[in-house]
Amino acid sequence: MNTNVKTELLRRMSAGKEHPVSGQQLADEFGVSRTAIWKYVKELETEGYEIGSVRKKGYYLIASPDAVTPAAIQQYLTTPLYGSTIRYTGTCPSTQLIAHDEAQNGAADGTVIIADEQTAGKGRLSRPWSSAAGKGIWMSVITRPALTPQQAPQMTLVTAVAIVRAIEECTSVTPSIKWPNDILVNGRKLTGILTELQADPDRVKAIILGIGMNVNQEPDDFPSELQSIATSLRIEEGQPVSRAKLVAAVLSYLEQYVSLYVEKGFAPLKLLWESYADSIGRRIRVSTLQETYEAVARGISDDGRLEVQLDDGTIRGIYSADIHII
Ligand code: BT5
Repeated sequence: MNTNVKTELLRRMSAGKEHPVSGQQLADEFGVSRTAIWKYVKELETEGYEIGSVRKKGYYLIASPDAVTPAAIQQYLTTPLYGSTIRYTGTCPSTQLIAHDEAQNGAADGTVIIADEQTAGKGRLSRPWSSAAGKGIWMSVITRPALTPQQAPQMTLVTAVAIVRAIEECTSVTPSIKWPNDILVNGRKLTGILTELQADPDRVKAIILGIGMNVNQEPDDFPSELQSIATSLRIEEGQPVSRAKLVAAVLSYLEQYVSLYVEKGFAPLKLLWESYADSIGRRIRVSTLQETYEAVARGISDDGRLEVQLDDGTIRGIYSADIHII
């Protein structure tokens, strides 16, 4: 399928009834047949787009579904790399699994795997991630930054900043970041990030950024055990939010910030991250696989560790843990 022609058709049809898109003109421009354009129109209708036509003039868009198909996302994309290849699936166990396979088979930097629904979405330590059909953004971005494996953990923080900026651009919600991988609104979890690595001892081959964002759930759409701890943009904003626009915004900030990180190091991003972090200066409970203790969060180090001060004054840097503000 030629996504470019389909994406361009969709983008141009958004101009409305006053400016219909001529199928013949588009066919000539892209060197495809008039029938091919007609097929794209039919495909879009099957995907839920409502399309009108003006006799002898062309097609226009009446209504769009809240889809996360390649054409739906790519019509809003402004970035050169991230999202230029998008593999969409209606349902799958986990986009991370597909992304690992694709990365091993040589998928390009910035390839996106996205699903409308996951049946076995996963968080850190294989915890389950609830991924209801049509309600959220369940995607994995395959990145190939020139980093060492030691520089990989900061990619979670870079991704968190990109997501917060995208949310601010697309909604009026003001999220905060809870180290290391949660984005919260009013203390409830809106987004989780799962960063996984394929690496040689001295070189990153691929970093797979798993992003789960709750977008259009109503409170009852969450399983009962999540209802008091999770939230969605729709709940916070009071109205539905376009998933495709948000994906495009996330990819755009992500591409920008990952290249900033590779070129300039973590320092500029650390400042941004700290400006959104909710725990700095607060007393927290730290739980690792080995132990649980209380401390005060002081900031993050240049290598992405959370720096905490224990009651006896010593400073500790932690790479991985769950924290709770107390
Ligand atoms: C995370 O783990 O927050 C990482 C989540 C990453 C999900 C994405 S979706 C696309 C890609 N494909 C995948 O299979 N995964 C990635 P963690 O910090 O371990 O948090 C997991 C915990 O969050 C669970 O134990 C629940 O308490 C809670 N949780 C599960 N689903 C949730 C949801 N939809 N919204 C808010 N909280 C949720």
